[in-house]
Amino acid sequence: MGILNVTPDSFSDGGRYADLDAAVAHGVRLRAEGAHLVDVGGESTRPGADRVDAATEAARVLPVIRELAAAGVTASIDTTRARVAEEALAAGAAVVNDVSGGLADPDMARVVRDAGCPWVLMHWRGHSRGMRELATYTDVVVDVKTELAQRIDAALAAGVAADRIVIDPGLGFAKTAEHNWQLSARLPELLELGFPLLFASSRKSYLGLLLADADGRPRPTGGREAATAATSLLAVAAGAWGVRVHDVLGTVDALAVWRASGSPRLVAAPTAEPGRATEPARTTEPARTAEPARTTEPGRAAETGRTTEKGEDR
Ligand code: PMM
Repeated sequence: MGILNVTPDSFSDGGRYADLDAAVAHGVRLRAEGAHLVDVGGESTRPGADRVDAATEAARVLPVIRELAAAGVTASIDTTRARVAEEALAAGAAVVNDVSGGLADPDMARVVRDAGCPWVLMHWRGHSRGMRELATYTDVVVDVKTELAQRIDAALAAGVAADRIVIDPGLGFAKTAEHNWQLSARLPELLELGFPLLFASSRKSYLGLLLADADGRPRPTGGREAATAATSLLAVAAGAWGVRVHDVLGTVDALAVWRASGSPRLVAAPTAEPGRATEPARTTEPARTAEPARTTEPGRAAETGRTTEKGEDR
């Protein structure tokens, strides 16, 4: 999943794709580099970010999704609002990526159920403003697993089909760096829920802290691509179904190395029939996705990982 934020203030790419043509061109490039999905977001979720209203969010994302669909690029809509999701699906989006896991808008389950589209349920405890105070856990993996199970149950109770559900641990959302590392190391426990898992570490602040300079200054977002590819690769090797990244080419290359190496998955990823318990088998199968296949081969027209710092990152 390639990231396309059409926001002025996202932590690493805010302001770069505010213009429609630039946004669409970037989405097409992400697809050409190997993204199966281009994730279009119109509201920044970085810690402390102010909310935008639904009309502003919709005005940012809808034209981009429409143009991407016309160009044959499969898009997901990154929103917590049912109304924005519904309009995005009508404009051609194929997947709803909801960082609130259905908690922010009680109408989201209906929209997803009626559309019959995949729904990414991310672990979430509250909107960006104030989420740092919510980062308290007894055991972060056990607690995230329990809370994700509640979101899954709510989705199923609302009539969403089990094979439409994807889970996501929500790195950086009410999580400290240590929480992120624990979740990353113990993905198999989350996979026991029996659903495909999306892993989204790209450029997040725990990587900046890991790579801090001698004076303790976090590595800026533009210097976190190798760490993103490494964490994404480890996640796929551990059984993740998908990874959400800014630099698609770097991650695609890392995954190509992993595939060529013949290294087995540590845990068989739930894919075809999510909702069933995962067999703890070892397999050399690379990730199969439930998404429509991409229509062009990955290209090499990579843009550099140049980014701008936009306020606090995740
Ligand atoms: N993180 C961000 C935005 N959307 N969606 C999912 N499913 N999981 C995430 O962890 C996630 C997300 C924030 O990062 P960005 O500002 O780089 O998009």
